[in-house]
Amino acid sequence: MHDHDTEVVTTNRHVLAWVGEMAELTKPDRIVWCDGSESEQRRLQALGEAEGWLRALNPKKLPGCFAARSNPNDVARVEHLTFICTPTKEEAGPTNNWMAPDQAYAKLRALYDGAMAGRTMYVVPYLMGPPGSPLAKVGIELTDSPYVVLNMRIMARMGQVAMDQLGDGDGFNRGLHSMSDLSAERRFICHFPQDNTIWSIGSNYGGNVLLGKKCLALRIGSYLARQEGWFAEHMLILGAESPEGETTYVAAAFPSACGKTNFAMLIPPERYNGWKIWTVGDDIAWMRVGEDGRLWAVNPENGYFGVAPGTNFNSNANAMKTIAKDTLYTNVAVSDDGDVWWEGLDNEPPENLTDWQGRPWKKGSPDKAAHPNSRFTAPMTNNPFLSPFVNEPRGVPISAIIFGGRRATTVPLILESFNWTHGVYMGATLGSETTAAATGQVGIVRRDPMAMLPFCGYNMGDYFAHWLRMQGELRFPPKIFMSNWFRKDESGKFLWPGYGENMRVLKWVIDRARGRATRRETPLGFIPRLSDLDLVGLDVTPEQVEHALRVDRDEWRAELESAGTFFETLAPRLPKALEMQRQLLLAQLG
Ligand code: SAT
Ligand code: MN
Repeated sequence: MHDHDTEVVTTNRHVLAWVGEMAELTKPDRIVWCDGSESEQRRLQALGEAEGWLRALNPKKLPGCFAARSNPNDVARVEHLTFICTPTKEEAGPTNNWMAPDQAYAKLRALYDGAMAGRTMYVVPYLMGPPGSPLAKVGIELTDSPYVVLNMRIMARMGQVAMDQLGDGDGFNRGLHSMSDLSAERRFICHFPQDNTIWSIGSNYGGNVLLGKKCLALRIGSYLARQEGWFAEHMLILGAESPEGETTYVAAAFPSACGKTNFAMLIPPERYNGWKIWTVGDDIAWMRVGEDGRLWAVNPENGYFGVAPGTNFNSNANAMKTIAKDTLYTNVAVSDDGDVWWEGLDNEPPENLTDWQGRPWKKGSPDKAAHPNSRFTAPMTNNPFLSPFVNEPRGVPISAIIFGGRRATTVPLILESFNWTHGVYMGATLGSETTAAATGQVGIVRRDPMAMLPFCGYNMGDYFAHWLRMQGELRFPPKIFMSNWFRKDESGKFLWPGYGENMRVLKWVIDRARGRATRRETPLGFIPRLSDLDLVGLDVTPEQVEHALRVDRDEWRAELESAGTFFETLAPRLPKALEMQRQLLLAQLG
């Protein structure tokens, strides 16, 4: 009988040499090669319970579910401690923190020295993307966190499948992670795109340490995508199936707090009986040009790492079903009978809870029971509307791309670009307003190009140029749209109901992409005629919809000025075509 914990799943000499080198640096007491099996998962869950950071939940209510607690100082991504370590600062560009590679390696090497002493180093081979896909990438994460292993097993395809894809080659991402002492002073997330390497230390929070996600799939991914001629984007992917059985695939980028996961799991309203929205992905899209000249997308991930607060049966019933079993919760509140609770769940809180920090919490307490960024990690196979094509190696063909923001004014409910360059302009100038909860100041537009501001692993100007250049490869480019579910009237009331009713807008997008719906031309792009939108059964007047769709010249003059100010921050690498596009729109406004 073999000892499971010492089973080496590879003879790849590149992997073995690198693991040896990193172990020499971090000096773990032992090394465990992870295979992603259920027995391994059970062992790590038991370890977490014994160490006290993990709690098994009520198996009757939430079978296979656990709740983890983090260090209270370690609950979110840390953009100011996230670095792109390219040889020159120019390559990282003005939107990234930069450190010279030599300096970053030296600084972190000192921190990693002996950091795993007394601990176990887990070797986690993982695959991003469907097995056998031309887009799939192998990563290996070395971590001293069993919490990371439990999450990676859900978020990525883990174990032998990755080693099989790698073979005996050298083409894998080298990820090193140590919790170290979880001190914010010694916390760094460093990316070395030239070396396909990520070094993360001092945190145990998802986006900082599940290295396949933001670090590999977006930051390193976007860098490789530019080199290799594809796209790594912060986009959901959905398939909309009509009652006749025609499915149209749409990718969409929204900055945070704009309902991306909800849109990816949209439930069509009654009026759209017979329609089905299939989720391919809720966060990241890897896309390449197929031999047929269309854009094909895969979801590199295997699970959802979603925000718990606000998730309920009204906002996202499919998410609620997805997280009902085999889910790892982090920093939510837990009831005495082992159920979970968070702010914005349907029901009233129970009288007593254990809050996200492990303290007793009483109903009516002014403190939040769950952390506002508390999370669920759930296998995508739990999703009742998981696309049947999610494991398709070539992906799904994208007919439309939507860039959406949260804007009280200016941006129409839906706006179709004139052409690819105009569509790239829409993405490049994507903005979203800060909500009162976040900053205390409402209505400040933050530019978040393609929702990639924290995730683009190189110079943003070069990233735009890459988008523009890809048009030449696409014989059948997707149509590009801009959306805004959040426009308000003069009294501050939302003009559009949002959520499932966004299906009505999506339907127009699909029909436009398939060349069968009409539209109106405005100086800023195309919008639907009222008759192009099915408004039957909506508690909204035609006037309100007209307002939601309106292109107001004064608002747009200000918007185009503001985009110009943003573009100035990206000079000198901003493509001329985008500034000229801006000038053209200004001229068209008259
Ligand atoms: O905060 S994470 O990066 O882990 C998740 C997300 O923002 O999508
Ligand atoms: Mn995201």
